[in-house]
Amino acid sequence: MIIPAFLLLGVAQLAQAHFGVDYPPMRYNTLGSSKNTTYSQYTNPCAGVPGNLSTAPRTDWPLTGGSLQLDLHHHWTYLFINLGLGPDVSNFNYTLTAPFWNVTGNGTLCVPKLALPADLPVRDGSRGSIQVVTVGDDGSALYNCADVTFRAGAKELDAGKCETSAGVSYAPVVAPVVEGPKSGAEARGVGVGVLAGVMGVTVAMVFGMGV
Ligand SMILES: *[C@@H]1O[C@H](CO)[C@@H](O)[C@H](O)[C@H]1NC(C)=O
Ligand SMILES: *[C@@H]1O[C@H](CO)[C@@H](O)[C@H](O)[C@H]1NC(C)=O
Ligand SMILES: *[C@@H]1O[C@H](CO)[C@@H](O)[C@H](O)[C@H]1NC(C)=O
Ligand SMILES: *[C@@H]1O[C@H](CO)[C@@H](O)[C@H](O)[C@H]1NC(C)=O
Ligand SMILES: *[C@@H]1O[C@H](CO)[C@@H](O)[C@H](O)[C@H]1NC(C)=O
Ligand SMILES: [Cu+2]
Repeated sequence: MIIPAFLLLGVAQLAQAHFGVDYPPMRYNTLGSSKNTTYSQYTNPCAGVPGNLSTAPRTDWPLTGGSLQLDLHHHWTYLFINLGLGPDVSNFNYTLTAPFWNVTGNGTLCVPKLALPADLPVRDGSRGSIQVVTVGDDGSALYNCADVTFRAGAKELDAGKCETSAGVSYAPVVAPVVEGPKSGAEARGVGVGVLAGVMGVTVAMVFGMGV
């Protein structure tokens, strides 16, 4: 099979684009050009960056949820934000995006205050890590993590420091209403529908990135 050169070019650029977590600052700058090559955003759960990395920043974050700012490089992406509790977690078992989001537009996305689960067992001084996962048109996931300490006195970003680029927006991907015995088939049908949508944009994406 002959793969057209423009497709290879598109894939190479896709591999470089990736995303960054600007706030709270990510554990390691996996977007940087001189980055440690043992880290890859394709690696679950945190791009291969260990949770005990001594140089990792740890940001004070409000007990009721704080700001999150992302640097996105794709035309659109599905976005999952998860939280794990503890100083060095591998289990990110609290989701902050239920249902997950579809973010349209490249540039900066700033969420002023991410809501936390109501019964989250955190108090002043609790540590945790935020895992940000983007899933693109080709279905492959990219990961980054940012470490926080929950603080009673911590604040969200000032409005002037939490700005979303023009053309960037997000919408939760709404789950279907599931009724009685049809639920299994409907659930599968939706999965296929989302997948078809995902594959439908692949070509546009590749052409877009190749320009
Ligand atoms: C790259 O990361 C690995 C794993 O954390 C670490 O062992 C290694 O020392 C790092 N290399 C550099 C040059 O920082
Ligand atoms: C960091 O964690 C890894 C595995 O989780 C472990 O092998 C390593 O010894 C730890 N490093 C430090 C400095 O604690
Ligand atoms: C990102 O958006 C800008 C316009 O806001 C556009 O010029 C650029 O080509 C886009 N880049 C990608 C990778 O989509
Ligand atoms: C998440 O995982 C931690 C430790 O792995 C556990 O203590 C906690 O109960 C879990 N929470 C939920 C909601 O699953
Ligand atoms: C996500 O957004 C993109 C771009 O706006 C759109 O093409 C796609 O259909 C959306 N996916 C879903 C499941 O809504
Ligand atoms: Cu990329």
